[in-house]
Amino acid sequence: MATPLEKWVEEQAALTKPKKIHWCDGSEEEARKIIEIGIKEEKIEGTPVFKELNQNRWSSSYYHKSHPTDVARTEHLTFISHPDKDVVGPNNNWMHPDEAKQKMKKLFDGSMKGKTMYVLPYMMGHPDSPYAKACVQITDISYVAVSMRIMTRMGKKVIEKIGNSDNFVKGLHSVGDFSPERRFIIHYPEENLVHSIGSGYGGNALLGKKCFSLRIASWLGFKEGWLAEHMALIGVETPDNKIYYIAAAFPSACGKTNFSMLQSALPGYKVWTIGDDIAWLNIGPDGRLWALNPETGFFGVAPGTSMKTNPNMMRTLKNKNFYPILFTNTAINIDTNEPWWEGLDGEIPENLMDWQGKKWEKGSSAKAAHPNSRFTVSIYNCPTLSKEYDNPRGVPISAIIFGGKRTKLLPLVVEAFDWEQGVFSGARSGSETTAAAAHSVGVIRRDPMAMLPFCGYNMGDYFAHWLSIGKKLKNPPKIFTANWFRTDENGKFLWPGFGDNIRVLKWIIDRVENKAKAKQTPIGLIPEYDSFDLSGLNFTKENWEKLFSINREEWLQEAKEIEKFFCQFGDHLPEKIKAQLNKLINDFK
Ligand code: GTP
Ligand code: SPV
Ligand code: MN
Repeated sequence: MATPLEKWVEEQAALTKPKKIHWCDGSEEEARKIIEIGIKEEKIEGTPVFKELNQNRWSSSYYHKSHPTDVARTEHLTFISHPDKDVVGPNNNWMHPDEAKQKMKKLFDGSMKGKTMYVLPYMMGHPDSPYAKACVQITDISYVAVSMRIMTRMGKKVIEKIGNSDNFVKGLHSVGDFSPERRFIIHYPEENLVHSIGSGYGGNALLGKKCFSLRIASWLGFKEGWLAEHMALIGVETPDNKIYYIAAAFPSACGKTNFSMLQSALPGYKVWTIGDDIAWLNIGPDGRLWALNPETGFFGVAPGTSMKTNPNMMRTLKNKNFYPILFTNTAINIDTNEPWWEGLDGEIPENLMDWQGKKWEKGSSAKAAHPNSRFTVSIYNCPTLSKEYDNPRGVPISAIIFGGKRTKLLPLVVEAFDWEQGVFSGARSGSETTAAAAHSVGVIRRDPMAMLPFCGYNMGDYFAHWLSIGKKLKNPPKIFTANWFRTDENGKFLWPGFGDNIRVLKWIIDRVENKAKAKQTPIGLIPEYDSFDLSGLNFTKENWEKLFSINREEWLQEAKEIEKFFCQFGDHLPEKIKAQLNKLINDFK
């Protein structure tokens, strides 16, 4: 008798008609073989899926050039499919499941002809964790199969764990013909199912990541009383060897990976890495908020990564612990066969191949690496990995940070008065758009809790859910907002950022311990100049004033934008959030 899993795989094979089916065991030996196939057999428009990089300088590293139209998440082609449009909310594209299934059936019909179907059994979360989920993804490209080995706990054990049950998350993925016209990423939250066709790009194709661990998991969390969030997760060790766990939600390409392995500029402080993109937050048996990272790897932005900005990531990328490491759409140094991107240490190489495979003209204003070029690397390569990373119950959270990219308006750090105002601060957050998704870059859009593209249900209900979690917590974490990106009148960043962000973390911890002074403003509490550690930094009082200035006119304008955004949620918007907005406006008047 076939198990429900075997039956499901058979059905997908009957639809997609692959040449062969390969059940992955997640071993290194297998990954080596699949990469070999990606080098020798599989191609995208004539280019092999993988190219080996300089193994002396970049051990276990391979290059992948995507289809030129397939370099970022495509939010306009991403849907939540639930019978009730109201459940899905105005923050998502909606499609009725009947329509979606019919459409997908046509697109998937024969989509794997002549190809290998890889069956990937994997866990999100530590297998011993009560919060972990067993999942199976099907894909037809080596790049995705190998990426999933890095990003998740993949292996045969998951098949045993699923056994005869139908309780596993299903993901069907095919790159199809890569055409954006036939590209869809569709989530069926009621069925624990994702259909993705036409893209091999991370967030569209690694279905354990944004599709399951955020969009579907956020819906599960809503129903079951927990939160799935777009958050980095760290432990900050203080000079007296206490560790405080902090979760930080910043939108895509706004600094989570950098933050998660920050190298402290303050002596005696150390940051331990737990996660850089996704956190699942649960109310623990002790009534506190506990968090875990369900992933096992980093799918990080390459440009800007260097020994100066993120030395721990450079070390992670040079570490040999876990095979393999992938570079996608970076440039390549033709002479040395090494990956290269804007911002990398050292001189710009003489001979570069750009991300589209063409010779890059030195001095050209075009970027050699795609702005959203990325690396995929195991978290077990990370020299600052927290010893609590594999703890099945997660870590207890002391503070939550909501951030974003705001060149104006928002001070470096603000503490919320309480949980409710903290939730409002997250809900009203806006950020300048980045290259992580296919849309115009640098325009401000509302991105509540950095979850606008990832909340799998009505965001009004999501705000209410956040409020209700606070009610249930015995000792809710303090909530802060942070902004590393404020600029001066010449467009220069006011704050040095990166390793100096530890100064903000120190103030946050001091606030948690009631050790630092703060000043009340209409948007929350900001640090007193003498309560914030600027030692060793050449930072003027004048710059400090600019960094923390709160402009009434700008905020009243902001309030209008927030109101417009909130309006679309109608009855789903909690009264308490409305009241917080009114209070903000009144306090500025
Ligand atoms: P996703 O993987 O898309 O979710 O992005 P992320 O939030 O992990 O962003 P990441 O850490 O990769 O940072 C993206 C960009 O922000 C990079 O170009 C960084 O150099 C830049 N960045 C990160 N931290 C800081 C900072 O403290 N200050 C400044 N000025 N830039 C930063
Ligand atoms: C993001 O865009 O927020 C990412 C990359 O972390 S992706 O996995 O593609 O979503
Ligand atoms: Mn992300």
